[in-house]
Formats: sequence, structure tokens, C-alpha cells
Amino acid sequence: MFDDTIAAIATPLGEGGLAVIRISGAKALAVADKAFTPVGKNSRKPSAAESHTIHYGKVMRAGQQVDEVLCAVMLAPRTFTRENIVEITCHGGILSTKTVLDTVLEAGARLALPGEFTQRAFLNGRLDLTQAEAVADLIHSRTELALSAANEQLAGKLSARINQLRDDLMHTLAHIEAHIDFPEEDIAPDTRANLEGRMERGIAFMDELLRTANEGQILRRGLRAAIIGRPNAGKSSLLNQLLGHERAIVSPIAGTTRDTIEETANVRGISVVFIDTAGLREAKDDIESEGIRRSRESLARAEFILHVLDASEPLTAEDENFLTEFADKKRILVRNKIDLAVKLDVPTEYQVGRAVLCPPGGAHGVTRPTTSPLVDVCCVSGSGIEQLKDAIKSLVWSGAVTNEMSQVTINSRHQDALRRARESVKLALDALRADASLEFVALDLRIGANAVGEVVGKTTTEDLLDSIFSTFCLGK
Ligand SMILES: Nc1nc2c(ncn2[C@@H]2O[C@H](COP(=O)(O)OP(=O)(O)O)[C@@H](O)[C@H]2O)c(=O)[nH]1
Ligand SMILES: [Mg+2]
Repeated sequence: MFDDTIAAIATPLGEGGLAVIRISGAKALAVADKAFTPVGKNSRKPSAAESHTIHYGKVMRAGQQVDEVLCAVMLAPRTFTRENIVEITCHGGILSTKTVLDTVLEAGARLALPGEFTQRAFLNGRLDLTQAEAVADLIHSRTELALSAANEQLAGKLSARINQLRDDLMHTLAHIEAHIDFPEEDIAPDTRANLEGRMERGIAFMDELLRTANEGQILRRGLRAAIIGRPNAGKSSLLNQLLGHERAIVSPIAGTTRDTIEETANVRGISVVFIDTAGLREAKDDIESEGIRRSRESLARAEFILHVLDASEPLTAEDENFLTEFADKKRILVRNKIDLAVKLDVPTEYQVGRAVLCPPGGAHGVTRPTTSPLVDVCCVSGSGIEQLKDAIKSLVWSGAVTNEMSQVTINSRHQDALRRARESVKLALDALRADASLEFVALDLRIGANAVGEVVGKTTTEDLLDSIFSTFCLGK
């Protein structure tokens, strides 16, 4: 399909045991023939090699040996891109890898753009768009849960559902268009009911898919959580407990943590960046006020907060200020130091906050009463930390995903396309019910089906593809 042959280093740049240079395209064998010299009686030059075989040899440039390598030859169409692919495995030095790549480029390949191998896999029909995206998700997975979700998507679980939905809509569309062609025939009442039923089911199905967006976002991007509370409450100790190692300095001297510390932990399969804030109290000096400014900034970007309270002292005015100020945030109240004599009571009014929730698949920013769970911990012994992790999971996991949908979670691009699709199909359904002209019904239904097609890449624009694949790693 493509005239040019592309090449790139497929492994991370830096010193390593091995590195892989990948070549794909119609001239991949000819390019590799020039760069690679087989050594030994069992080695072949790439153009003479059987598909899916590996050959020992060297890469030569201007009569000089660049590296001793293994050369894997894979012939179209049984390859990742469905083109001929040659992969040269060389020693993983920065300069040697770069020199092998240069030799390959001089032999007639062009340097690949980020994601271009996967883009070719998509354009040559090896993967659809959700599967191509799953390749990137897989590479970026930081938890086992995220990895298994990426694998389900790569295996086509989401594609199957989207294709089914699109087929149903196209089928309904064909039905309606047939009636436009024969306007003298009225739609029989049972046929009409059947068409309406199909559209209703389509909308219900899209709602189900849209409900997975929240989980999908969390799995792919992870979450940010700010740890707040007055000095000495035990914020740094809590961070260390959540990470399972000593990261922040713990000290009885208030104001020890001056800078914000950010560390990622895996909480029940969710990747969470915890931010130990420097405390939000009045600054005594410039360094402290800079710390406070940064704390405010991380707070603004955090999806939820852990508010640490000291159980060994009664509630102070400072505690109350925090409790009131962040009543609108998703939060967990963490009562720390329960190993000491407990003197702290958290009034129930604070445990019932007013967190802003995103209703599944619907508009954002709807205020609904929700609780700020209270969890007792001791950051010296670690007791209560597992309960806190459970509380975090149930705070962020909406639980709206049905069993049937548990193998799929959509990303924000899918969400956008499906929202538009839902809107159009709803318009079509309303028009049909209102006995509007069938042309209008068909028009909206077609827009809806096309938007569904965007998810898997059946209807795409070059801009869309560029924006998706440009976020990929080089060499993928
Ligand atoms: N007894 C007891 N002391 C704690 C506990 N958690 C933290 N501390 C102590 O409280 C002090 C302040 O802790 P730190 O984590 O630095 O608080 P921060 O200022 O909020 O970051 C330190 O001396 C800790 O050892 C706990 O669960 N029990
Ligand atoms: Mg601290």
C-alpha cells in the first residue's frame, strides 16, 4: 500500500543489553540486504530468507563493521504492519544503535514517525482504531488491571461491541431508506415499532458503554490525590505508608516538609499519584510561602484528597477550616495516631460532604450529597492502611459498570464519539415518533452511525489519525 519503507529504533534510547531496529515496507528486504551481511553457512541475506526466520551476521557501513547482530525476517502479510518487516537486534549502546539505524536509512529507508508502524497496521487492516489505541495503552500500563484492560481491547472486545452497534444502526438505516424510496407505502405499525425498538436499544447500549468512561479514564491515566492536614498530623508518615517505603521526611518539628512530594503507588489496581503537601498554613518565610503556593496548585489538580487529622488532639480551628474549605471535593478523612489516647471527634456534618460527582455518561458538575468516609489509621504500625486503600477504591470506582461491560472501558475519544452518536440517534428516534419526514430520520441516523464508526476507525479523517498516532512512541 505504501511506496516508502520506514525504519526506527523500537527500544528505549539509552544503554542496554540489546536494541531493536525495525524496518517495514515493500523494500524492507532490499534495504536490509544492503545493511546486513550474513555470517555462517546457515545465515541468509534477508531477500533469500524464509519468512519468520532469524539470521546471524554483521552490519557493515563504508567497509567497516558497525555491530554484530541478529536479523529477523518476517514476510507480508503475517506481520504487525502486514508489510515485509525486518528487525535487526544489535548491541544496546547508544552510538552502536544509532549507527545501525543510520546504515539502514542510508540503505534506502525513511525514518518512521511516532506510531507509524501501528498506523500502517491500522491502514492495512491488521488492527482497527480501538485496537491500535490498545497497543499504546498496553505500553503505558502501570498496573495489572490497566494491562489486562488493554489486552481485552487489543483482542477486539470493544471493537466487537462497537461493530455490532454500528451494524444494527446501519440495518435500521437501510430499512428507513427503503421506505423513502417507496413513499407511497406507509410504514406498517409493527414495522415502525420494530424500528423504534432498535433505536431505543442502540441508545441503551451506548449509555452502557458511556458508563464505562469514568473507569476507562482512571485505568488509563491514573489519578492524583493530595494529602492535606495541619502540620504534624502525619501527612508525610501516611505518604510513606501508602508507598510502602520511606520517601518523605517524618519529623515532630512542624513545617519539615517544605516542598510538595509526588509519588505514584498502585492502589488496588489503580495508579495513584499521592502528593504530600507542604501544609497550607500561613507562611513564616519565603520558602514556606512558595511551598504553600505549590500545595494549592497540586490541590487544584487533584481528583480527590486525603485529609489527615490527629486523633490524639481535639479538633482545632485549623482542622475545621480545612473541613469546610474542601467540603466540595471528593475526600477521605483519615484519623491518624489512633495508637494514642483518642481525643478527636469528627462531627458527622463533615463526614457528609457535598462532593461533585460526574453522573455516568451524563453531564459533569452535578452536585449530589455524598459522604466523606472516615478511616482510622496508625501510620507508625501501618494498621488501617489496607482499609484506607479499600476506601480509596470505592471512592473513585463508581461501580456503574455492569458485568456485561466489565471487559470494555472506553477512552475520552470514544466517549466523545459515542455522545455525539447517542444525540443523533435520539434525534432520529424523536423524529420517527413525531412522524417527521423519513429523510430527517435517515439523516440523523446516518450521522449517528458514522460517529459510532469513528470509534473503530471506519469513518476517520487524516487529522484524527495524526492526532492519535502522534502520541505513540517512536518505533511503535
Ligand atoms: N504515635 C503516633 N505518631 C505518629 C503517627 N503518625 C505520625 N506520627 C508522628 O507525628 C509526627 C509528625 O509526623 P509527620 O508525618 O512528619 O507529619 P506531617 O507534618 O503532617 O507531615 C512525627 O513525629 C511522627 O512520628 C501515628 O500513627 N502514631
Ligand atoms: Mg510532612
